[in-house]
Amino acid sequence: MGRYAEPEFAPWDGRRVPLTFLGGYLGAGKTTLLNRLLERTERRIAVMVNDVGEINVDERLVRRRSSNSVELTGGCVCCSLADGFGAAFDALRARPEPPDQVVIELSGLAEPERLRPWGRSAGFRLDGVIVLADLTSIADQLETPGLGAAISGQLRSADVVVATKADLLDADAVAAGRARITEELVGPVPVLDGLDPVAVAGLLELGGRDPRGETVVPPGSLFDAHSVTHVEPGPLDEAGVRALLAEHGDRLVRAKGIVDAPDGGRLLVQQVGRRVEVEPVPAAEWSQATGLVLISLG
Ligand SMILES: Nc1nc2c(ncn2[C@@H]2O[C@H](COP(=O)(O)OP(=O)(O)O)[C@@H](O)[C@H]2O)c(=O)[nH]1
Ligand SMILES: [Mg+2]
Ligand SMILES: [Zn+2]
Repeated sequence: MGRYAEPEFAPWDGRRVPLTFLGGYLGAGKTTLLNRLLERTERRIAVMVNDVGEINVDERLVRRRSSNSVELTGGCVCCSLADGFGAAFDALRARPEPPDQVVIELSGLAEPERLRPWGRSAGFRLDGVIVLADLTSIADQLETPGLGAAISGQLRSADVVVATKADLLDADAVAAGRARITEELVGPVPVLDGLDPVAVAGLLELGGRDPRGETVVPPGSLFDAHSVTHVEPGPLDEAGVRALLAEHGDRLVRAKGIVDAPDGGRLLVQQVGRRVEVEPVPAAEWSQATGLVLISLG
């Protein structure tokens, strides 16, 4: 927590603003869920988005839905960017009017348990730690050496787990993925279906359930197990994007960004594990390519 750990003092404008952490490994679906939450609420939500790459693609994807977003870029808020996180809290508190709620999308490498103490910082109360798990890959991730223990730690830090991408699997595979998640959890933590609008609608009002009491801040490891690079290729079509990603081999676990297309358009690139999505986006909305953030294991 460094020098931003602070004792409680007067609540912000007479209230304590609920704080929600959205965690889960790279590509689990955090930004997608966040956008869905923002679409469905009338509340004034301040959003912080932490991206370990030096460009913050997610913050831009979120900014389209919320005028109230702060980007935290180039590190992970639970370790390498802890000071920047403290400064972002200070900036929020300096606003004349508090938002109704603050939602923070953590980097995929953050270990939410390390961030729980922020829920007790001045002016806030922890509403909940939501951790997403990608049903298509959680079982493999939990088996991956150097990764499994940290992914398990992310799941165990959850007040609520949201299982994502059930639409890509048949019913048996969904059940198997959910069983694998439950096996990892300690105690009766709900596992919600990310595609169920009713379940998702309740996620911003968990009500500060924190059954564990005192937080033990565990040592970090997930951030150090990954390397992050940023490439700015020239114009590429979809095949070119796929070839570039393939060159980086099996250790590439996540890639995202906007590249120029040869026809003057822009392409949004999303890779999670072996799944690659390349989709044209309006050049008017994305006036400049961002290049690609590439995150590799090891
Ligand atoms: N089919 C499917 N794709 C999803 C779902 N949730 C997220 N994705 C896709 O997974 C990729 C990563 O999602 P994103 O929200 O950026 O994950 P983050 O890295 O955790 O923020 C994107 O291409 C999303 O469109 C889902 O429920 N179903
Ligand atoms: Mg994201
Ligand atoms: Zn971290």
